[in-house]
Amino acid sequence: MMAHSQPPAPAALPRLSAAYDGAPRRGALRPGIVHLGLGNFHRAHQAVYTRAALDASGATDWGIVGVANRSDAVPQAMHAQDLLYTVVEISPGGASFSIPGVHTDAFTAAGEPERVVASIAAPGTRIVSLTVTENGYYYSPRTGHLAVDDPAIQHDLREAARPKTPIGQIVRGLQARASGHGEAITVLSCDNLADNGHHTERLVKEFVGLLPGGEAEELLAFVSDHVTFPSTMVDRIVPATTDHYRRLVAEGPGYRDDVPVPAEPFTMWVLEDRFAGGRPQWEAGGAVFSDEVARYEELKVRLLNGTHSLLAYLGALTGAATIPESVQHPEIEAAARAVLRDEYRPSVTAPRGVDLDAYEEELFTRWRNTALGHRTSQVGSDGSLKLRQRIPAPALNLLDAGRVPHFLALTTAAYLACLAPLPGFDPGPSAAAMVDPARAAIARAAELSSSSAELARRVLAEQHLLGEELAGRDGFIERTGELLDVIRQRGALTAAAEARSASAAS
Ligand code: CS2
Repeated sequence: MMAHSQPPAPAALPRLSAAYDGAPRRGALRPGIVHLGLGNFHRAHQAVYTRAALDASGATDWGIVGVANRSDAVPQAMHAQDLLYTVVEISPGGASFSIPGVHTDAFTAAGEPERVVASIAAPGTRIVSLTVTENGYYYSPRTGHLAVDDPAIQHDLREAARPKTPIGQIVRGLQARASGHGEAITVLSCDNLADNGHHTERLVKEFVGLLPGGEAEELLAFVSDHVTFPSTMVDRIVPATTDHYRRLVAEGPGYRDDVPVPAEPFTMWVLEDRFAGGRPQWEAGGAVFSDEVARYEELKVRLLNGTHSLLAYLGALTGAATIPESVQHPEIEAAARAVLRDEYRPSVTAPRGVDLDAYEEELFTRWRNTALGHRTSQVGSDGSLKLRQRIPAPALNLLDAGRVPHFLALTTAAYLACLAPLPGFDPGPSAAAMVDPARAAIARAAELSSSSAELARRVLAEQHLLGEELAGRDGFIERTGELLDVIRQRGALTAAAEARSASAAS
């Protein structure tokens, strides 16, 4: 038998902080950015662009204070390694490792709410950026307005010093700036939301408008004169951290990193160049400043994220734990190509210089990155919030042109099959692992429904899962019910094949 040498156990190795001798380090940087949402995405995206900007410009005043929302795990782990962590870039050919090293502090908002306000108010802070997911904006998906009745928003309206929600934190931070030094600042949403800058601006202003009379007026004037909200399109596939990636770091550069971030090689960032308090030279990392951000955002949220959802739900239902496993199935790939090309694409306008055929091919190459192992349960989570950004506009576009969007209905049906406890139907472990705030409401609808058609009607027409306009489109709701029935009776692949023949015949 051949002897295999054991890879080193991460815990036995020196920590990253002891092994690292690069620059810049936290001591050499001053904070200029407060980032809300210290998740993997921010750490493999904005942080990497910021490192490139610092390297290129020699600036030292754009360090990032990372604020996690509830869990202490990442801030604690980062502190234990001098605020450093590794980005593990995974391509089919192997892994490569880099250390952004741009964070000057990290803490948890839930534990230190006053500190969030103080950090946003600090004169050195000139950007407050956010990756808080669709869920973090506390707005009503039905109306697009701030969820004023939500207990967390109510709390933040009452308790100026200890806000819980990102919008509350931003407003309280701006309020402290306005009544203090009054320096300008940019609020930068980096979430997958259409028109994320205007969306954030609207919610901030709605919150301010609910403050007592004089307070509201003064602050609104400050926001209008001293705060900008550029829109952005962000793109990089970033899975969750697992021991697999910790081991890759132990075997590669050979140190212990408890919180490495895996990421695909592809990365893209398009921003409006409206920064009230200046900005890092992010173009050094490849960021694009453009007046076409809305087009880029629509393109990305529909072609990438929309098709991604289909891959996640159909994949989970056929036993695929990862997106690459899902897309390698010919019937699922055909469905993904059809939804992308025939149903999402007609609703977008390509930004100048973007070739949509090449964009599509690149997406399939990215999704096939087996080494990355992006999980269907991760992409399928929070579908009730994500699908609303992805499906309604393109579906209404086709319905208005007299066409049935079979694959958008299939995406919705596959989502319901994953989430609803349907009698005699087991959607499998990846579907069971999907986290979704609408799970309980969908389960109630399923309990009350005696058929797939009824369930589709309850969820879409009554609960408005995909917004008010689609709630009134019977053709879409019926098609979703029919395809859900096929999934239940004959499986997801048969449903995909059926959507394909119906689409070809129409
Ligand atoms: C995915 C995105 O989880 C999801 O919904 O579609 O996180 C996707 O991986 C990123 O937006 C890629 O930029």
